[in-house]
Amino acid sequence: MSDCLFCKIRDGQIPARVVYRDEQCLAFEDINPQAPTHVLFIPNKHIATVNDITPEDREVVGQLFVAAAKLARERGHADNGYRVVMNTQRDAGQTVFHIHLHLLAGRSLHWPPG
Ligand code: D5M
Repeated sequence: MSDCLFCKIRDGQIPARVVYRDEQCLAFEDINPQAPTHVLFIPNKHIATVNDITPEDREVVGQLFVAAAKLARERGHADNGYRVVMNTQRDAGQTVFHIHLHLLAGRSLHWPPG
């Protein structure tokens, strides 16, 4: 777990542009933004992939969505819309193995994604 990049961001060992924090989760600007708003919401608890989410994690995983929707509203994206997505394992392009909900907004997003 000590090798986890997002645990290090959570612990303040690696800098990030934090935009939201509560008892269960943390949100920061993606370092390589793919849209005008591109924020990552992570649980404070280290969970490697969606495969590793357990029933006990229901509340914290739900909180990622609550926090993402709140920020989307605050940034004025609620009406035009936005995407929340969690990539899982290789074929989906997961590169950091601490689950993170991407919030993408501020431009028209294509579907299906690549
Ligand atoms: O998404 C992993 C995301 O994490 C990707 O969009 C880049 C972002 N990233 C990587 N390193 C950092 C740091 N240091 N700060 C902020 N954002 C970062 P995935 O779904 O795993 O492909």
